[in-house]
Amino acid sequence: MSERHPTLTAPFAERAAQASHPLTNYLFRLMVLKSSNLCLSADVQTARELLSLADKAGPSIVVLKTHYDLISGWDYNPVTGTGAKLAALARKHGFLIFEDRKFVDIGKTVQMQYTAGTARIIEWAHIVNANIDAGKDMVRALAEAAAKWKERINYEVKTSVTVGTPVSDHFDDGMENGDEPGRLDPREQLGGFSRDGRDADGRKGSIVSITTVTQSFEPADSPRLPKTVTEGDELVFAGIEEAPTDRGLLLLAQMSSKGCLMTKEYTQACVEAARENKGFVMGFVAQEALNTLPDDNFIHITPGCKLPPEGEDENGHIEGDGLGQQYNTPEKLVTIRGTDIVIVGRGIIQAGDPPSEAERYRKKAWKAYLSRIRASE
Ligand code: 6AU
Repeated sequence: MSERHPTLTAPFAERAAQASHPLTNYLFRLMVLKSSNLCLSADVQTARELLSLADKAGPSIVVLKTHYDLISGWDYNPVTGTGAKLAALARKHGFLIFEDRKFVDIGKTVQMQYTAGTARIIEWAHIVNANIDAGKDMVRALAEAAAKWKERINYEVKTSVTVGTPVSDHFDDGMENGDEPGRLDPREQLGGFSRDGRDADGRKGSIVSITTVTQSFEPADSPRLPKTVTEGDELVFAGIEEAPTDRGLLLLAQMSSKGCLMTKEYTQACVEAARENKGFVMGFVAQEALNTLPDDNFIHITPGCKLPPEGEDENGHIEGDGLGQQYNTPEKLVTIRGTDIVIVGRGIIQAGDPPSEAERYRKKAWKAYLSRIRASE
């Protein structure tokens, strides 16, 4: 670890000003505004629990981390579903959503996993992460997909539908030429029927007419808001503008688990990949600070964090979970190892009162940050 790197003692406000990535700049400012460097890992079982937890713990956190694939009842509707609802809560409480998808595959596959498929992660997650075992090109692939998406969502899709006389009841299955993964599905504007006349389950409907869909793109003057959000959740957190539409990537450079096979060479390759893709890579999921070059200003976010129960010795050993997870206190991770944000899952979720436990973690992690930057005085 680079003990004396300037980012270890620079206040977050200063690092915001120096951040080259718009989302990193935003995140550092959010941290200062909320006096929080806490990420809640919302590994609960149902979408209902997830939304309720995000709403209740939202005031204490700056990042909400999800594993959408372990949530039952996740509603995939891009406009009214769980992702859209989480995005509304993120705006209301001022936090970013980090989908802990750990992409690891060839570039083309990760592009599709990121932008298309059931979850359309890019639509609702500001941040995702990737393991670069497959090589650095997949980072560029994700960056390109994010850039394309950003270009497209800055234009609102205007769809017009014309209904004419049927000429045939046979239409091709599958995607038409020019369809892009992640593009808004015209089915959503057609009352559940796609342009090939099938309903959402793929059943053929009785065709009574031909439907022509034309799409044009018009500039949208503000980031897209979901059309249907719970009353009260349309609020926007005060004191800061809405998050930029940029998307960001964290490279999984080191893991918290016992016997982790990631080598020093692998971690160093992550640092190099980050430097090569500064417009998209915000920083690292790591166990220590990895900034070494004078102008490195990557953000570090660290899992494997737990506090002993209230009143117990804070410097004592914290047991792992028996399944490989290892824990350290916020103080050790932030003050000694130099991380910026701690990720806490079960430490908060399994507490009797998760929102007040989130507050306890927020205070401890923020205190650890303050003592780290004061160490230079
Ligand atoms: O606090 P916990 O142990 O309940 O949860 C930790 C969370 C889980 C893990 O999937 C994730 O952090 N995680 C990660 C991430 C964020 O990528 C990396 C790692 O090295 N260790 C780890 O626990 O959701």
